[in-house]
Amino acid sequence: MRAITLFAATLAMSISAAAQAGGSHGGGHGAATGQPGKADAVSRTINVVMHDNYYEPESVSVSPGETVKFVVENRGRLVHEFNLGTPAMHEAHQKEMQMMVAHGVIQGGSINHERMTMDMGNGHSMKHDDPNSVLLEPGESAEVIWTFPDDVSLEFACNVPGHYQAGMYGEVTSE
Ligand SMILES: [Cu+2]
Repeated sequence: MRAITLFAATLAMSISAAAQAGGSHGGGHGAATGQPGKADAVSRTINVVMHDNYYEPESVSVSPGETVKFVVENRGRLVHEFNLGTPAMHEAHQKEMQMMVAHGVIQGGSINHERMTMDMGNGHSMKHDDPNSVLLEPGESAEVIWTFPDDVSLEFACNVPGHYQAGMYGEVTSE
């Protein structure tokens, strides 16, 4: 009986610890990264070209609070991603991308959109529609509009397995 009570107490503690970690992560995350921007707030357009496996330009500098429209074009022969986030966010996203490859959603130079929207059986799918990123096949282009915070410390990165490790990321810094 005593052991069961102790177990329940430990479980309750670990749940609240997880909830707290989630809460502080959410708050810090918004402050550090910024938010999706509105088209009428865009002050500048930055063209980004994706190659196998690097970006052009290699880094980007923005003003505090600036809203930027990134026009991203994939001129490589592989699927590439443009994703704005912290290194920790990219690391977490790389695990999701590994699943996408394992499930055949990303196959070298193509994206299987049918598999991407398929229900994985737990209500989740492999949809890739976060406002801070685009995932593009060769020849495709897309826009990301983003409002940066005052103090920027971000990376744009490609989290297709192996690409970040090959150097496919760049720094976003404050001007
Ligand atoms: Cu890539």
